[in-house]
Amino acid sequence: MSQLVADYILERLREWGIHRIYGYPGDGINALLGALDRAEGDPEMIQVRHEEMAAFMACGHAKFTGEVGVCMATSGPGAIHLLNGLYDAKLDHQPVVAIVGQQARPALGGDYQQEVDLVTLFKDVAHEYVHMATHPAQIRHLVDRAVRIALAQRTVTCLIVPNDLAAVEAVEQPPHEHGTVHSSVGYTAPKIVPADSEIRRAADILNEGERVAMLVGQGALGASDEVIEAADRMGAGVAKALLGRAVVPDDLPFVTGSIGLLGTRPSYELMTGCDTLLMVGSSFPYSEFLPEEGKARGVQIDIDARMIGIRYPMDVNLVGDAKETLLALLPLLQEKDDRSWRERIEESVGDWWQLMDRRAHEDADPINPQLVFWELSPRLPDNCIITSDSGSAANWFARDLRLRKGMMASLSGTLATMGPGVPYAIAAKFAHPERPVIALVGDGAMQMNGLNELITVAKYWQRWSNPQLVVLVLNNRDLNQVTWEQRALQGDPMYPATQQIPDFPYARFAELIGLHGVRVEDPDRIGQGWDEALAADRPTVLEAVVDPEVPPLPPHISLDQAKHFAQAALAGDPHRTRMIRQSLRQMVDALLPNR
Ligand SMILES: Cc1ncc(C[n+]2csc(CCOP(=O)(O)OP(=O)(O)O)c2C)c(N)n1
Ligand SMILES: [Mg+2]
Repeated sequence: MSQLVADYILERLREWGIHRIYGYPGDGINALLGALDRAEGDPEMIQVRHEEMAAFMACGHAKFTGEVGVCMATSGPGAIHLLNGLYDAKLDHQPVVAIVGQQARPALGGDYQQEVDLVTLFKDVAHEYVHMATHPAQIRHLVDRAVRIALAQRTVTCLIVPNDLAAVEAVEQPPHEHGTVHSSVGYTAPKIVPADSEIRRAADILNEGERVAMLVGQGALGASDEVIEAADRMGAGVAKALLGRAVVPDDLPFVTGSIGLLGTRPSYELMTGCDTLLMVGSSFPYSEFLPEEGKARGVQIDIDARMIGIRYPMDVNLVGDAKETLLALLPLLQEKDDRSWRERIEESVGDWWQLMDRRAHEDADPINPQLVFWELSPRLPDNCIITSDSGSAANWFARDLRLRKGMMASLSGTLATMGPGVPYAIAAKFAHPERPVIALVGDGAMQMNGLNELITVAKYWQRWSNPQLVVLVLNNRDLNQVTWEQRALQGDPMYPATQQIPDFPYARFAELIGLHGVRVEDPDRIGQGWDEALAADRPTVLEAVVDPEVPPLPPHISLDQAKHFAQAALAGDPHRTRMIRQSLRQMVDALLPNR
C-alpha cells in the first residue's frame, strides 16, 4: 500500500525544508502521530506542555531563523489552545503554519464530540489562508499554499485535517483532469525595490533635512550595515522599536535605544527635535512618541504597502526591502558637514547611559530590578539570543540592556501578550543549540506558563550542544507592569486582590526537575548570580527577588501621568510610602547634573 495522507503531509513539509514541528497530541491527529513515528524524526515533533506554547515556539522559530514555524494540535480543545500564540505570530508578521485535526468527515455537522467549526475559529487569525481538507487529492496544494502564503505574506495560515481523511491512502499527484490543482514546492523572496524616481525624491528630502532621525524596526533586521551607513552619512540618530532592538548595537554613540513608553529620553528628544524622519521597517504605533504632524518631513521604507503611511504623514513612501532600498538610497545621500545635531544626540545618549547607571544603583528592597539588567549587559555572551516577556522585564530589556553586534532579541511586540519568554527561548535553543539563550521573565508569566515549559526544557536540554539557557525570573510577587499602569495611567491605587501574586520557589523548582537554580536576594550578589547561571552545565533559573516599588518610568512623565500618579498615592495605595520614595529617587536621578 502506498503512504497515508498523514505520511504525505509530513513528506511534503520535509520537501519544504521543515524538519521540526511544535505540538501536542490528541485523537484528532492520531494518524499524523503515527506518521511522525514512521518519519523517524524528520520532521520531529517537539512535545510541549500546552498548545499555546507550541504556537509561541513556532513564532519564535520564525523570529530567530527567518523560516516558517510549524505547530500542530488536535481538534477542538487543542486547536482552541493554539490561538493566542498564533495571534502573537500574526501581529508580529511571522510566518507560521498551524496544522490541526478535526473530527471525522462523516460526523461533521452532527454536534459531535469535540466538534468545533475550525474554519470559522481560525478565520480571523489565519484569514490569508485557512482550509479544511475534504479529499486526499487536495493535500498537496493545501500544504504548498499554506507554507508559501505564510512565507510570502509573513502571516499565519492554517490547515485543518479531519482525522479519517488523514488515515486514507494519499493521492500524491492528482489526476490530469478538470477540477484538479497541480502545485509545487518552493518560495524565494523577491527583490523589491521602489522606482528610481521615488528613491531620488526620498534622497532629496533626506539631503535637505538638517536634523534627521531614523526609526528602525524588525523590517530592518537584515540591514544593519546599511542603517549605520545611512545614519553616519546623514548625521542622524537611530531609535529602535522593540522588535528592532537588535538592528543596531547599543554601543554606537548615536543609537538612542528604544522608543515609546518603554523607551529612552534620547529617543524621545530625537523624535521631538528632528526636522526629518526616516522610518525603516517599523509599524511602531504610538504617535505621541513620533514628531508632531507637520513638524518633520518623512520618508518611510516598508516591504508591506499596507503598513506604509499609517503612523506619520510621510512625504515619500518607499515600498521595498529595507536592505535593497537603503542600498539604492545610499549613493544619493550626501554627507552632512554640519555635525552639531549628531553631537547633540551623542551627548544626550551619553547622559542617558549615566542616568541608567545611577538609576540601577539606587537602593531598593531588596534588589532594584534595573541592577539585574545593568549587571547582565557586560556579561551577555557573544551571539546570545535574548527573549523577554511582557511585564516590567520588557521595560528593563528595552532600556537597560546593551546589545552588541551579532545578538538577537525578541518579545511579543504587537500583541504584547504574557507568556512567550520561555517558549521563545526554547525555540531559540532548538534553532541555534550552540548559542547561549537568555529569557527575561516576570513571576506572573512564570506562573501563567513559564514554569510548565521548564518541564519541556528539562525533557530536551541534553540534546543541545551548548546547554546555556538562563531563565531570569523577576520575583516581585506582583503583576507589576499593570500595577504601575493602574497608578500612572488610571490614577488608581494598587489593588492587592488583583495585583499581588503568591510567592513561589522558582530556583528550587528548577532544581527539583533537574535544572540548576540560583536565587539572589542581595544586590551585591547579582553579578555572581549571573556568572554562576551562565557557567552552569545545564539550563538555569536565576531567581532575583526584586522590589516592586521601583517605577518603570516612561522617558518623559506627562502632566496627566504625574497627576494620576499623585492621585493614586493620595487615594491610599497600600504601598504609598515606599512607592513615593522609590519614584522620587528615580525622578531626582534624572534631574541631577550628569558630569
Ligand atoms: C495574556 C495576558 N494577560 C494579561 C496581560 C496584561 N499584563 C501585561 S504585563 C502584566 C503583568 C505581568 O506580571 P509579571 O509577569 O509578574 O511581570 P512584572 O510586571 O511583575 O515584572 C499583565 C497582567 C497581558 N499582556 N497578556
Ligand atoms: Mg511580577
